[in-house]
Amino acid sequence: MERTFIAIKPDGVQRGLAGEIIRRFETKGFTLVGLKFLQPSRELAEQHYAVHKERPFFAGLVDFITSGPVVAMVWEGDGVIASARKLIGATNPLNAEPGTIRGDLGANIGRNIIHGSDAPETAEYEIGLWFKPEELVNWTPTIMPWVH
Ligand code: 3AN
Repeated sequence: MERTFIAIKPDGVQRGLAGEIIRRFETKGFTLVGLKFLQPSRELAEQHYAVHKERPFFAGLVDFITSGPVVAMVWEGDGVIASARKLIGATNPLNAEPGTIRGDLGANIGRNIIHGSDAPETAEYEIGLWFKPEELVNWTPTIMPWVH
């Protein structure tokens, strides 16, 4: 079963959107297997965004993600990595389709509310970065036969 890393960024938390965002993943039929609330350290943020190290917006990105608490999550389900990206919508909320999280709730690329892993390799890297193995819960909701 596939797993992906999802983080509600400081803007999403400050705006009180955490419940709405979690609801969208739950009602889609994905399973929450990891959840924590933390203000990321600079070191964690730099490791998380390591692929963007050379980009001009890197320092601002690290400043922003460390500026307040974040809801870090691991969601599980068939095809969850690509599907979560669809639920999230385009990187720039101004281009994101209505119906997506960024399309419905965001208005600025530097304040795009949520992060989701973009591929199996990044999902594995990010889950390992934010969670210890024992912090992830292996379980199957009893409603699963009604979802799949
Ligand atoms: P996504 O979050 O959709 O995977 P990435 O991985 O291309 O997008 O970019 C990582 C993060 O960097 C984005 N979530 C966004 O916050 C920020 N970002 C990307 N492009 C820009 C940009 N041109 N200006 C400011 N921030 C950016």
